[in-house]
Amino acid sequence: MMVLYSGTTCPFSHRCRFVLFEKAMDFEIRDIDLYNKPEDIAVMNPYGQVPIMVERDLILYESNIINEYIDERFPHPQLMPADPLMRARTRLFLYNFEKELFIHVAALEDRSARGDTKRLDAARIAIRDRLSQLAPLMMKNKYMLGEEFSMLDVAMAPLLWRLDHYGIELPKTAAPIQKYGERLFSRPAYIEALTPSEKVMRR
Ligand SMILES: N[C@@H](CCC(=O)N[C@@H](CS)C(=O)NCC(=O)O)C(=O)O
Repeated sequence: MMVLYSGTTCPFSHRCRFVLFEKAMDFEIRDIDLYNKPEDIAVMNPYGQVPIMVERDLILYESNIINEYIDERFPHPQLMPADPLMRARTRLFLYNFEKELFIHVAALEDRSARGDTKRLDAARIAIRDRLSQLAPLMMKNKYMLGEEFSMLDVAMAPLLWRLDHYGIELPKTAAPIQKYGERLFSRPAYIEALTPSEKVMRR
């Protein structure tokens, strides 16, 4: 059976939990206390981070890599586009999001940066601006790729859920992003994947 080592407030673990619940499959989620990490986390992931997925002798880390594996192993519903060209474009988008957006999410989650107001505020502003730039796209699209829910939406949902929690306020012009978020949050798998600590992040 697939086991996911997951942080109860970690947005990257949240992505993997979301995908697990989208698929009809057996899995186990093990909550990891990041303030008191078990030693085997560093053995399984040299970067000492969650999420980590273990299935028999396969150990994976990095949320997007884990999610692509789950998607290929349990293809229904398929979250990466079937067409190779769209698949490649989706991977490129995921990469760009990591470089331009989630690098700042990682800064907000970095416990060693707590108290570094300058760095945290810079991260908040970068996230606000990058998300605002996506607003025109979401004015015409139901999901990131158009009509179909995909891995890009999975990657984005945990961040949109945490905006209040992170102290990020989007401008009024970014209303299509908020609406898009509500669309994602209403998915049954999304609701099932939330931990008790995540449920209280948003009113
Ligand atoms: N790029 C990684 C980021 C994972 C990450 O940043 N995880 C954080 C928690 S949200 C972590 O495990 N930090 C280790 C620690 O706090 O000791 C991914 O997508 O999986």
